[in-house]
Amino acid sequence: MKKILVTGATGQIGSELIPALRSAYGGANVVAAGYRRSPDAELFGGGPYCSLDVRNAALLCEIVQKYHIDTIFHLASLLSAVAERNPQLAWDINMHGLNNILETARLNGCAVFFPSSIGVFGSGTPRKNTPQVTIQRPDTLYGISKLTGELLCDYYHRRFGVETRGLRLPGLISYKTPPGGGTTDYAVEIFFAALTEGTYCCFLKPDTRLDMMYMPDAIHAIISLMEADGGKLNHRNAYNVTAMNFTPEELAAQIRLSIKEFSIRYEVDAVRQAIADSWPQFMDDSAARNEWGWSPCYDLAATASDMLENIAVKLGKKGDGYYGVE
Ligand code: AKB
Repeated sequence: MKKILVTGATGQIGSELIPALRSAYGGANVVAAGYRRSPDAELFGGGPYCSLDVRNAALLCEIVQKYHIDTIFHLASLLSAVAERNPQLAWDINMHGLNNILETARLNGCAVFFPSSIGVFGSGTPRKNTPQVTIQRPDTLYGISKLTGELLCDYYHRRFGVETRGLRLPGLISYKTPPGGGTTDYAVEIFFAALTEGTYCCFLKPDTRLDMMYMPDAIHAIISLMEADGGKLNHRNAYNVTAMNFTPEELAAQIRLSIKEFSIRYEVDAVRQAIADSWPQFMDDSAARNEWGWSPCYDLAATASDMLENIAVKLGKKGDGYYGVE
């Protein structure tokens, strides 16, 4: 990787992946391309930035050629809950966007990173210790677009030799940029609510167990996979990866260790609950561990205290170890 393009730059993953890539490969070598949100000063000032709707194949190709791009991290996509509200738009952005990226990569000799999701599994899949290779009949448009994406990436690798790689990411927890309309978003919102209101109204049932990961682990996983020796990758486009799994009531109990008066109540959103109920409770990620050395650093306790610390600082409240749990 020498010249990198990141689409979806202003989203939850992009806003943290870009600074990490810029510090590893140099600011000038990482082009950030966003569309729906405006870039912050760090994204805008730390290296090249351009506005790109990934459905615009001509502009995408122009950017790739102008900056001599050799690796594309394609993060632009609609998440599960938003996609269920507008399936046609989700198909348009998720599928036509990926198709443009793969064609541009094929014509210009680029490698591609594609973030798949736990959403590729459906209600017919084993939900506990979900295998790397198993039944995939997703119930949502988001899942269908991610599963089609996995297959399209496999096809471009097999048929045209494009260096495609990808991860099935679980819910991602972070404080820098909010997620944009996913089913796992409660696991981010709850921290902000705990520090601002002292209480949170959760849209999933208390015992809904899902796979999760803290953003520093996700950034590490993405870069490690792209740097891994290709000869060792048997499941190159769709590695199960996870760091922890918990339910809303377990997360609330963890937060209560730092903020004793924190309370949670539940107003279940039927659409997001149905999505969550069709996803794995916890996946088997041994293929990622064995093939390219995946190993997360943050468990629930470490994630919760780091989130509370950093959000407290962001909100101008007491940080400095105040929310850490002994
Ligand atoms: C979502 O909830 O839609 C995403 C995901 C798990 O893919 N966070």
